Amino acid sequence: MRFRVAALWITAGLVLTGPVPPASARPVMHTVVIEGTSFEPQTLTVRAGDIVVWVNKDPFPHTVTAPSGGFDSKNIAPGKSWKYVARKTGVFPYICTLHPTMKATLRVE
Ligand SMILES: [Cu+2]
Repeated sequence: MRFRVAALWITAGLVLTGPVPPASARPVMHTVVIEGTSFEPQTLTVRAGDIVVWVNKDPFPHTVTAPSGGFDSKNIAPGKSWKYVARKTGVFPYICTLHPTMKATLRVE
């Protein structure tokens, strides 16, 4: 009787949790390198839910600021990085507020 109850629980657990989602549905991590006062790549396309990390390789701070995208890293110190989970879809131009000629685009599909 006890075994039967345990088996039922295991079966119920498998049904409730369902299959593991395919790899393509899992968040992917993307990296944008900030170096020589520019963003590389200049245009990055990701899927909603993906993670984008900006790495500042310059010896001075930068920001990643997109008013239309609703994200702003504030100052990223030299050698530091900033991580953003791209949940909102759309095309978001961004700049560095410290060097407004630094422009790039994040596209979230
Ligand atoms: Cu900058």
